[in-house]
Amino acid sequence: GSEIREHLLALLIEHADQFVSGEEISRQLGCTRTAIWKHIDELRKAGYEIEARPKAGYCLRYQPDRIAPEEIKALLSTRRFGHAIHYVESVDSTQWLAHQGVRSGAKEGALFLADEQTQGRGRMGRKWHSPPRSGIWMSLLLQPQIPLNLAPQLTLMASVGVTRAIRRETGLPVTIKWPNDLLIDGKKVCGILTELRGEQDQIHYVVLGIGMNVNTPAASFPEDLKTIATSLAAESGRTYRRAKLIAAILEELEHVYDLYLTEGFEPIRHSWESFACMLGQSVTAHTPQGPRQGIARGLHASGALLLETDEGVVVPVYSADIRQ
Ligand code: BT5
Repeated sequence: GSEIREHLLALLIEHADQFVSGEEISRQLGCTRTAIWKHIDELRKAGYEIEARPKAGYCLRYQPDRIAPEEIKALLSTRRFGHAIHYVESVDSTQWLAHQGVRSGAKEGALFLADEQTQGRGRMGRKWHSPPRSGIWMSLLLQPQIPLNLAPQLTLMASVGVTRAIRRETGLPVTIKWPNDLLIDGKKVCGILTELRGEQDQIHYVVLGIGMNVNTPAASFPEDLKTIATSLAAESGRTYRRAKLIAAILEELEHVYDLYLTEGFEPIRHSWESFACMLGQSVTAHTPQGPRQGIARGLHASGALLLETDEGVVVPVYSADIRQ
């Protein structure tokens, strides 16, 4: 039943704002007019507005902002990213879903996403605020054939892909703060978390976690995030379809990932630097070994941040929180 409903929805989405005749639908879906009526009824209960006219057929007038697989697939033009989509309404963390997925045979490009995370996580045990339906909380499975020590480049690659997608879909001036924050006007709109499993020098797989505040009203952020976080809607005064954004993110990610696999990190490094927000400025890198002051100069070929110290020496920083 649900497969037919997905197929029906895909058909209506494909012809949004046009009428599709009952005859055409029953031919494509291989079911009776009565069965179609039943599925239309269920879609309406799920929040879709579907106009029905005798003779003309059915026409999709309004889609709720859903991120179910059929919503995303109808918009997707990738070759492999997002071809398998595992969606749940609520989960502790989509990272966990992805790790589970690998155990049941998921392949590169598989996407795991949820409308809500109850234990969304950031780096180093930090929390990621992931309220229902207002953002994108998703994890993408990658299996790059690269040595383990190059893994940090993947986060930077992802930042470039996601930045391009947001700019393309919204026109908002998103910038990248090393290593994994996407900012608008100095406030965090998106965070990226790369988790990998490997042994010796081999990467077994990587789970690329992306958290993005999309339609979150500024006033609804918890107190501790109000001054440091923002959403696409808060910055632009309009709302966005998450499925559309997700499709754009997958497209840009696939593109930048393929570029990375064929041409290496150099082209990614250039794009990253063109989107970076602190280059040439004085920053403090809070490293595990303590704070380090200097001017952010760019990216090292390894993905490390290059910091020029007061003594004029340029040193790579591999792990740190950067503050201005
Ligand atoms: C990150 O960590 O920025 C990575 C966030 C990755 C989240 C995605 S959602 C899908 C997948 N499933 C998961 O469970 N996680 C991934 P980090 O750089 O450590 O930043 C965390 C810090 O950002 C927190 O300590 C807060 O200060 C702030 N923060 C928390 N929630 C936020 C939000 N929704 N928007 C902006 N900032 C937030």
